[in-house]
Amino acid sequence: MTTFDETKISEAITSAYFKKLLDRLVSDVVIAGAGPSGLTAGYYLARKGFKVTIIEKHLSIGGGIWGGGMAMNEVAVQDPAVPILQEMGIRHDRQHEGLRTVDAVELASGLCLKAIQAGVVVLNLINVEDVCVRDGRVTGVVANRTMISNVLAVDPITFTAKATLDATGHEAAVVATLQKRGPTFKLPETAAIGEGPMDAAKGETFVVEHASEVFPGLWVSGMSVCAVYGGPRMGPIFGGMLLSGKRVAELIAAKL
Ligand code: 48F
Repeated sequence: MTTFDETKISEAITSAYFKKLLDRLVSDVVIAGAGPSGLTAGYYLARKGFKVTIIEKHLSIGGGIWGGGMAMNEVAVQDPAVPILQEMGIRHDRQHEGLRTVDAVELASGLCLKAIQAGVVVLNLINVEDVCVRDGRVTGVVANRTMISNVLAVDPITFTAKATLDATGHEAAVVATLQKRGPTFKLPETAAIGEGPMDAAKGETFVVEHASEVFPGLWVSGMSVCAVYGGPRMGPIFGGMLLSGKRVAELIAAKL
């Protein structure tokens, strides 16, 4: 068995990471949040040849997928989203008319693997704190290591991009940074009013139909759509998240 000097192990990790980080300071698309909508958007954009970087504040990738419904790790996916699962080789079981179930672990890991294999780079443990705005347009995000973000007085770094996607889920954390600045940054009138009560079928359609550019250079997908436009919540059904990610990828690609 070959022996390794511990310094060489550390050197290998730091040099590989900083090479990756340096390369990702400028992207075509930067996505905040590696949940189902962000990973799906990243996959389709990378497949089209765009340089896509996903920034995730947590250690794990997959957002709300892992716990399924009530911590039972199966999620529901409706028929219109099945072609996405098939394209990614993610298995599913037919349950009721129009409704499948997917093992939550297979969905989270499958989306992650397919996005990365398509060319997406995921940087985890980085919290998006703010946006960059130049000439009235969002030109990227301001971010800090999760471990120090909001804990120590350490300045952040920036990741610039032609398009920024807020896929941070219920918080719509990126849009919220603009909203708190007041009317200077004009957002849709309902912005950041928070999502409405449960209506699964309506909510699933809503996140696809309202996936959009909310401010020049800034798009929303998934539950961020509900937070921004006040759409209904929908619980552990994920087809809308996948379709919303795919839809926003088409919109961004058409604009770039
Ligand atoms: O919450 P999340 O899974 O968002 P989504 O893609 O999907 C929503 C569903 O999971 C579920 C649902 C389905 O019916 O209702 O909630 O819209 O994933 C959002 C990801 O963004 C990360 C967060 O850790 C999660 O992995 N995130 C949130 N805020 C930040 C962030 C931030 N400020 N910086 C970086 N990542």
